[in-house]
Amino acid sequence: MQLNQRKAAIIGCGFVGSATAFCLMQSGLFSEIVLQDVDKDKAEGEAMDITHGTPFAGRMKIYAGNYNDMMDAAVIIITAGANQKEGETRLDLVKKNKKIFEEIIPEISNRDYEGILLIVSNPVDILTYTAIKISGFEENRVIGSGTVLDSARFRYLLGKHLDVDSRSVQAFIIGEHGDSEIAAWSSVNVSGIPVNDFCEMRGHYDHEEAMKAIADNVKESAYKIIKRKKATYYGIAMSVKRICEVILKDEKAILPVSTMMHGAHGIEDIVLSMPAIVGKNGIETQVPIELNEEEERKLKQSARILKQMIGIKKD
Ligand code: 6V0
Repeated sequence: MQLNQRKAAIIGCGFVGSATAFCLMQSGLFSEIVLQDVDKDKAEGEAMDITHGTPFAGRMKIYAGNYNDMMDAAVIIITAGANQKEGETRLDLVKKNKKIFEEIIPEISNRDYEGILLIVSNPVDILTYTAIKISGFEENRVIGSGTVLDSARFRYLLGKHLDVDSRSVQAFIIGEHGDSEIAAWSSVNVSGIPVNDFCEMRGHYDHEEAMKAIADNVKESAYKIIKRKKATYYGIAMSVKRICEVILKDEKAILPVSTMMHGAHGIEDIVLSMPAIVGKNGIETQVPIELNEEEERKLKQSARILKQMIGIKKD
């Protein structure tokens, strides 16, 4: 089926799915968005509510639909599934959400969908792996949002610390989107200037303490937000919008998305986040990132944790 490059579908219209739809509606990237949820009323209600904003944003169709309605969408975004509750880790969600993916993915692959699957539900690395395996799709077109959000949090906090626009900060969180994620400090720079030099330029000299505080803050962000408002959704919605933009405009921008590993850093048959070039066909290639010994050790540890989680069986 011919894909419509101006069409997206969102499966799961909870906090994340609806915030994403709202964000995409305002982005001007799409002229048609299909919303789907097991709770059909929820999908319909969100479609109605968001549509009422279009007179301020531009003409487009947003409607509740089914799997058949999605097959010509350039991107299908999956946000269906339970979210993290207070005290739960993302990996606690593995059993519940793997089961949901075993229902959703065949609905898409059995219809020979040819576009890009963007996985957002958590644990995103494991569910992206599950989606690749169940669908049998080429790996480049099954993308996990990975640590795009974590890296945005990292850049935001660095920008704040250094009093500089976070868009000038190059910084990646890699590995699992979760507790074992790694702040890749070795490659952090501000407009090409190594981060420690930039810190000193801005009057900060206690690098160790600041680095620990910032990396901990990134890692704890989701927990802190969930404690206060039960769920996180605006930051991830903006992250999904950025990934869609990079795909639709064939930007070939470098994003830390979840992709299948094939031996880089001695890691294979696991999905985790590494910087990768993303364009109209999804993931073009991973790009090497400079890691010191400790970062390398932590990355391997993160892969081991994910591998153990993949082995978890359903009840
Ligand atoms: P939510 O508000 O509970 O919404 C989930 C929605 O999924 C509900 O509306 C359900 O009805 C629907 N749903 C469940 N099963 C199905 C199914 N089989 N088909 C279609 N719809 C279904 O959760 P919320 O929106 O807060 O979170 C959704 C997922 O996103 C969770 O797994 C979160 O952990 C994850 N997040 C991922 C982030 C990331 O960075 N990747 C960030 C935030 C949340």
